[in-house]
Amino acid sequence: MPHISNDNILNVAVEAALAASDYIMEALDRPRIENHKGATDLVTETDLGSERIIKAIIRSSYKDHSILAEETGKEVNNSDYLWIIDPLDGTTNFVHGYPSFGVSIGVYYKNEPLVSAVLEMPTLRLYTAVQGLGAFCEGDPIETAKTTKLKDSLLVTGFGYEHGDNWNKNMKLFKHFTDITHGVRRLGAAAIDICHVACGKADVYWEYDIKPWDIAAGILIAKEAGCIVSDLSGNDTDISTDNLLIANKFLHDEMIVQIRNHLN
Ligand code: LIP
Repeated sequence: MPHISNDNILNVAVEAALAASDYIMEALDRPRIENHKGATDLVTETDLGSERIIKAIIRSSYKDHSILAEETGKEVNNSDYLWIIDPLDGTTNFVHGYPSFGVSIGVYYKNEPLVSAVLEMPTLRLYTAVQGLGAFCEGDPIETAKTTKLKDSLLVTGFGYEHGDNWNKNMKLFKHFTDITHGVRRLGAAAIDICHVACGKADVYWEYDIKPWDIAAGILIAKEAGCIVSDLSGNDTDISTDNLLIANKFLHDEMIVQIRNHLN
């Protein structure tokens, strides 16, 4: 049993997400200068500044916890607690001012998701979850949609920065699922996409080549909202995976069958 109250941890995660979002929203009105981590993998001063703010707030309460953050990497301490941070998920959207980006903070205890906070911007909607206590948006309980047939569903996916085999596979799946559903959205911020499935705005999220900081917080929010979380072959998974499927219990198995049949 964790020796620190989950409420305390949630309060610190929310405080950090809110402080970072104030900084990011201020930066939205300033010129957004991007640098490149790869051909299309962008990073801005705002990503770095947001990460500094989040880590400082965590450290002011938990000096000995471990942290894995997108921009500054891993700080390993002798702790059962690991904070996994995406300081600005959807950086490309932010650079262009496209309205889908956010802050994602997931806290793991002994490698199990314990507490999550995702702050969607520019709407400033806060998604939270605590293991075993449900998922919430702006403090109201959320649950995934009850869509039972793919033909009636709306899906969301993403594409990594490497245009390799998985990218080509996902282009095939994008076309296939566009043909057999109400449509597929590619919005560019995994943490936000997953929260949209958790609250029923979309029915399924899947992606290849995803990073732990993109999904760490979303996985718990989705599970507590009643979603099934697996890899794209249907196996139980965790943040070490690089491919993820999140769907409600009616559509999950059908997605696995469609993916398998369409890629083989
Ligand atoms: C983004 C993910 C998105 C993925 C992008 C990118 P970033 O994260 O949230 O799902 O499709 O390629 O990885 O880089 O904006 O934090």
